[in-house]
Amino acid sequence: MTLLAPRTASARTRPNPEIADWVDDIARLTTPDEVVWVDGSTAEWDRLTKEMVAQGTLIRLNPEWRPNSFLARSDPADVARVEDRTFICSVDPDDAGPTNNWRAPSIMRLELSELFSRSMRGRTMYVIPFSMGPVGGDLSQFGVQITDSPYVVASMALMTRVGDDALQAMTPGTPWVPALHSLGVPLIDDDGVRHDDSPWPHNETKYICHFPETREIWSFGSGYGGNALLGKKCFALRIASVMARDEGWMAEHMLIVRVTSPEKKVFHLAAAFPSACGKTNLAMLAPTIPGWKVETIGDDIAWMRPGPDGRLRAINPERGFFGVAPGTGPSTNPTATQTIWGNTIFTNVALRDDGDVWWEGLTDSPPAHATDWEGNDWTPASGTRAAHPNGRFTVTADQCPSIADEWNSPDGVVIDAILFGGRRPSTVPLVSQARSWQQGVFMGATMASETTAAATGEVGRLRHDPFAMLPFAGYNMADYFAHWIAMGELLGDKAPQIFSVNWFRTDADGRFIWPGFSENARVIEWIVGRLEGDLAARATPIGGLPLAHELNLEGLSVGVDEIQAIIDLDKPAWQREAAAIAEYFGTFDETRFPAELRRELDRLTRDLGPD
Ligand code: SAT
Ligand code: MN
Repeated sequence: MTLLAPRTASARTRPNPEIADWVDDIARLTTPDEVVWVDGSTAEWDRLTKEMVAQGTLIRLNPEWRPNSFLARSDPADVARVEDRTFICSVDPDDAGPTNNWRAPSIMRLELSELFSRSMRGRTMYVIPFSMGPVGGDLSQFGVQITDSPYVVASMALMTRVGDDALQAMTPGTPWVPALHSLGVPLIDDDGVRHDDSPWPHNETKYICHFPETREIWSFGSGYGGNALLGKKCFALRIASVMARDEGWMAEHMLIVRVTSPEKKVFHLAAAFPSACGKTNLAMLAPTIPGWKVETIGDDIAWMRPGPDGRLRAINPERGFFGVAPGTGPSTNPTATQTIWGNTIFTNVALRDDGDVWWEGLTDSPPAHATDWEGNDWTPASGTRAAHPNGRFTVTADQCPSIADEWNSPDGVVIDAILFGGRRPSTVPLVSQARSWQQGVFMGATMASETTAAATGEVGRLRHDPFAMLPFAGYNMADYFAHWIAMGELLGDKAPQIFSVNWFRTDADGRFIWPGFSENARVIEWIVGRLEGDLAARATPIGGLPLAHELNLEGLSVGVDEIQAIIDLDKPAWQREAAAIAEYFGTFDETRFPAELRRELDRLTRDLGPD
């Protein structure tokens, strides 16, 4: 029997007994040296970052260039989400469905309890009370993360609303999600011998586990963002999608923007793209076309619920951005480059000799010399990447110059349109509008995208990624499709319009045809024109397509022929696509799969006609 670890409670608020009991239980299980309650204060940030610099986990950047900012170099074996180690532990395996890894909860619990047993020996156990969404808001939710990683504490403090406000609001009976994380590297071994720590401890064995029935998260062995910042993908998508299914709302992998037209009309768009496909860029878009304004509300996750007026309202449950650094620069995302002026944690990017950070795409010309993300000498002649392709910046949303005032509103914003997009070199046109909610759900369900460095594994392989939720839906994907259909029925004629977009069409030489980035404002202009009923669309089997002359192409260097090719229906390609979709739909349990989607496929096949 181990004694309860001594507690240095920095929290001003006494936790409610349920939370206190859980924390005691976990302390008994993991046997840390001490337990620290996180308050999210500046003093705490200063103390933690100082300790991490001393430990070698963080490098303080030159304050002249990047005040109060740090570089972390992860272990090269811990740089991305580990989808093959991510489990949905529902009682019934069918509730996890064909797209998730499943383990029986009782067996998984046993295995995890063994792994977590004494896993924090010699370390500090941090308790992070947090709120996803503004504290106390109707669309918000609470969680408590336990972790032995100070990097996770500092990152959570940027990414979520942590500390006493959240703790105080979690009165007895208030639902909260317990989220347990350990690096799995105790500093004291079984013989009682204390070992040195490493800059980025992690365990070869990794488990990212979700218990949907009890709404719990257990994450072991990784310090990387998507595996370890449990408010993000684990809670705000996997667990929240289950809550949303049960409670009639939606937890989606979507950015949210506020668009103001030259006529000063305001629209809110939510858009789903897979990881590392430009959500942050679209969320911070600086339009090239005059008179348009785009403001940021969120860049990764949207929680949406019908409001009192029956319209869909959305909040960004996060408080910061965990953005992909490589490819982010003044020409692609000037807003992001301004956002990260300071108070930022960078992970797995290069260190310049002057103590600032660098990555491919930050500047046109690379520094003559730098230290790469693994800590090696690097020059442009090295022939290697200076930054890891999944190198990240972590920063609070309020530093973003394009942040909308409404981003912090507990009531959220009314969503006028939903966009679905992926990396598709062919087939999927630049933009199309669903004729109905059902066709829109079909567009979401049939999304596919080339894989990126955001997850471990092969990059550039086309895979189905429905709603950009393949790695994030916490339950059976067929049920998730059915939930989308049901939400459409609930919203009725108040439902947002749905569009499919694709910025990634390539020519015969593999070059992108559409310039993308800021020029995507032109597509937004067309979408708003459709919402307003100002612009026409050609009705086709794959939705309403723009007329070339109604797309604002002024000042674009792309030829009209090339544009025509990416806004048209490519019939042979779609005939192949429809066949592939039929095969894909066949992978789902027929009894769970919504009939509406089969009808959409039948209709598409029929409307495309014979070869
Ligand atoms: O690593 S995260 O899951 O947080 C980011 C992403 O892959 O979308
Ligand atoms: Mn994401």
